[in-house]
Amino acid sequence: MATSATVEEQAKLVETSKRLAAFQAVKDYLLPEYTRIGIGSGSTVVYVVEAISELGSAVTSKMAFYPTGSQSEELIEAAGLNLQYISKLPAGQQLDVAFDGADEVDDDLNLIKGGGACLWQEKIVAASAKQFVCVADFRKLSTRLGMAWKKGIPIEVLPMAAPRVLGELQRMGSQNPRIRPGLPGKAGAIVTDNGMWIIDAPFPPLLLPKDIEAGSQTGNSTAGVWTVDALADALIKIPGVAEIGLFYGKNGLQLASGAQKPVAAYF
Ligand code: ABF
Repeated sequence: MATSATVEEQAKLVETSKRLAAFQAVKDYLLPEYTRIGIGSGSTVVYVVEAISELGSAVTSKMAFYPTGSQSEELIEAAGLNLQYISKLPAGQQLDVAFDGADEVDDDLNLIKGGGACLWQEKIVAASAKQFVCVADFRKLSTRLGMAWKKGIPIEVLPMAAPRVLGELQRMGSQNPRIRPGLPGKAGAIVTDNGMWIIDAPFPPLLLPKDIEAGSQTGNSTAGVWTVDALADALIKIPGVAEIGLFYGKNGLQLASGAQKPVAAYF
């Protein structure tokens, strides 16, 4: 009984942390003059939408909300907010801000995302925003990616390329990369909103520039020890890889369209 009370207490703490982070993020980063807002996926973002709804229709009716997949689309609609699609955003225009969760956040605010299998659209929405706000509870904070999120880096792949991509990942030092199975009750691989599969590829904790500067690590590929940037660059080049769940600050997101490193992570 004591154990189950502890589990319940922990769950409550996590929910409180998510909610506080979400309300703080909306208070700090959703300015009333904003008109285009990205809404990510996952359970923390539910609280973001709750916080936005509490601003009232006098504020929110002037705003359009852009989802990162079917879950956030339903969330926006259920809250009675104005749903729009990133595919209709005119070329050269940007969202004012995008809010999204994460699976893990390192010292430099690099992220692992994609535990919910929405990473491709999440990256497009993040890259379309002037400001990207990561909203995360205390469990997500980690000094190096891979230390807390042990399931591996989510990689969205074309199904026919999956076996070859698995082989490449092994060659790069991933320990037991695997195709993510379908949700409970569904046979086969999980299928994303884009008709792709997800491979989860565990690597040893990913190094940061300060580790290399300290001289003790090389960030080379042969030992399977990589820096965030080097691994991200190598993964995205594998034929058949559509997108990767590493959201890695300036280098990564700037490539898309001037979007930025996450400006805030709350714990
Ligand atoms: C999305 O939802 C994903 O990128 C990440 O995998 C997940 C986080 O979910 P939660 O907020 O439920 O922990 O943000």
